[in-house]
Amino acid sequence: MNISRRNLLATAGASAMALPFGSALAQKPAEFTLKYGNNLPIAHPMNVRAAELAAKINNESKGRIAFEVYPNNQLGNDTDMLSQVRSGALDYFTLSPLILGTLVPAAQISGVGFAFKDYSQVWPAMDGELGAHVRKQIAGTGSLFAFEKIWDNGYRQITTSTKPVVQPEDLKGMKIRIPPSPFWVSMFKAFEASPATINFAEVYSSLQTKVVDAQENPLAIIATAKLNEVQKYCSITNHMWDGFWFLGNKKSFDRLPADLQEIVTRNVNAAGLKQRDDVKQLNDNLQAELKTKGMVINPTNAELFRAKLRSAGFYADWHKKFGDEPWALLEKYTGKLA
Ligand code: X2X
Repeated sequence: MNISRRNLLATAGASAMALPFGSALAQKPAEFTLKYGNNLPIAHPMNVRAAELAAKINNESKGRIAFEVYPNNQLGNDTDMLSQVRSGALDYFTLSPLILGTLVPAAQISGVGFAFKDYSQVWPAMDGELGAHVRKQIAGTGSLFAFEKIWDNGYRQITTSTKPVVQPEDLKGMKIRIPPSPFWVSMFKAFEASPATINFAEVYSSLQTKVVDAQENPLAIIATAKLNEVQKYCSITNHMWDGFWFLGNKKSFDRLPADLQEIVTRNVNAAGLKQRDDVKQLNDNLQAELKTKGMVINPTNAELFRAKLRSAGFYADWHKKFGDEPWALLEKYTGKLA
């Protein structure tokens, strides 16, 4: 039965506990059932490309693999899924390098505030020596690995329900949600905000019930998670580039014969490159749509925020934490940071 991607997404989108993508395509019992979980809404490009990825892997493996996608925190929140992929209960999981930092501190280096000027610096770094350095640290855990092509999240912007953020002082004392990561805590403490670490699964309700007044995310996530329904202001800070390492459980991957490993690897990386284009396209074009949905959007002067981080010792602290060599690797692509 050939379920088109659109029908599959429509079906999945219609029910809260949607069937995993891909499983419906299997014609006979698969030799390997591989489960991939993520934390993003079904409408996000990550899940559009994940549905394609599942179909390609299932078809190219001639049904020997049933690659199943569990979107939108169906299997639990980021903290849950990270422990699942480490134990092997989950085979694949896409996770921000900064949340991965709770397990692999070195992975946070790609999130240094205002480091990458634009994508002409991001991809040479992440597809080059900096990405290779981080993937080596991830492999060092012994339980995980990351595919070569990191998927994109985009440049992060600040939204609030109370006021626009025009300059760093506007963040003073602001109750802002950030993902569970020591790096994010450090950045928003440097801005003298009052950061609260909350998993993405609970962000919408935390904003709706005013547990927090603000959050920060790329526009593609603000739109697909409908955060504009509970946030009035969106300040274009571009304070951090963020991505999603496509993580795999090493034991699970090693169980696959070489030909199936090749099919999974080639298709995950190819899907990641397409997802990058989708995310950039969305992030570049969503301001107008969010304005029509009632958001008040303001530009900001990045230099003011960068200067605040510098004066708070943020760059010096993280240079010390990451070490001279990794920091030099980062600056090879970004230029001098502090
Ligand atoms: O938790 C977030 O804010 C999100 C969805 O951007 C990440 O996964 C880092």
